[in-house]
Amino acid sequence: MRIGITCHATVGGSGAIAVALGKLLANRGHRVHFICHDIPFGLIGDRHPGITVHEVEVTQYPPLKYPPYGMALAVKMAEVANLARLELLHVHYAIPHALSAYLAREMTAPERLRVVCTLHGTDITLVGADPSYQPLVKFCIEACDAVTSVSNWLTETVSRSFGITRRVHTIYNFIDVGEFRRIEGCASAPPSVVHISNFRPVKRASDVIKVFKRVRDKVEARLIMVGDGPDRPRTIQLARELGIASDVSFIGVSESVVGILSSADVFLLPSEMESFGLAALEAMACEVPVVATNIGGLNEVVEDGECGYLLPLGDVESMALRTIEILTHPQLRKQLGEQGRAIAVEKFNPASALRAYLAVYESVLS
Ligand code: GMT
Repeated sequence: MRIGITCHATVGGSGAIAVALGKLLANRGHRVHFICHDIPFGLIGDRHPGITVHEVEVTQYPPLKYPPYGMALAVKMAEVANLARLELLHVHYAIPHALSAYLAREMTAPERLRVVCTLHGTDITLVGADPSYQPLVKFCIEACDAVTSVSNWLTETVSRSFGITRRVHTIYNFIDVGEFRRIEGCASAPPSVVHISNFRPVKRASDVIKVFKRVRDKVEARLIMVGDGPDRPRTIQLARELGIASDVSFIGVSESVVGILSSADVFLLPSEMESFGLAALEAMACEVPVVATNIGGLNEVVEDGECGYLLPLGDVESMALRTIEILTHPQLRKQLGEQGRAIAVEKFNPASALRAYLAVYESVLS
């Protein structure tokens, strides 16, 4: 097949999944064209056979207050579709990609370019729910040839909150357990707690600090905060105010999360919302027990009591108690970690996801 893929090129789960899927497709002999505003994070410095990247150029003219990226993307999609004779466009994250793909499909008619859209989370629950976008996101979802979502929870949410009756296929995110595996000999002393996110308000990074403060009051430990985003400065400030700054490292965006996770004893994810929680799955694959919020798609990824613990939103006290329990019981850490990896291997393997995506592609092309 000749497939165009569009995603947000920045660090983040939706881009990571788009790139991982693109590589799986290319390895199977399909021709993959990424059409994005920048080279996607996972493809920087990596010339992968079968994958071509097309960067969208957005020109800014003085009368335009906002650069019309969605229009430039639609034009590039149509151009690549014509040149590379694309059969389908698979867009990850509905905004603005589903609209651009819809326009590209119209522009390339009577060629039959198909559009598949994967919903990732905040494109439905937060940004997509905003009245400024919601009616158009709904229109685009209904106009796609096929729609997938990354968890049953998100599938149900989009149907209920957008009043959509069309079929939405749940295809779980997946993990390369060859790449994401615990590297032996990285254990840290004192034990370490890790959080990885884009530090948006929805991640509640300040809850990580509040949990760690309670943990640090009882046991010796370190906290590693990985990633960057709008809430990072005030999270750093909170660590100072609570007097734990010397035990917390803010290391920014990292390309070596496997190394960091390999030395971790607990992964904290106290988010307000996660449609899936790819970061939690990465931790599980690296045998790190997860302490997270009992919300959204996290219930489908983190099996409570098996590979970590799910607790009510904002319950930093219980999250701290569970973290302390794991840090002070090495055998429990090991058991939860091993069970987490087993779940990652069985339930979230790339081969099943690829099969499911190919079945969706074939259904829209037939
Ligand atoms: O929506 C975001 O904040 C970013 C987005 C992304 O691009 O990483 O995250 C969403 O998609 C991920 C990949 O499918 C999921 O693992 C995340 O749970 C989801 N984020 C939210 O639902 C908040």
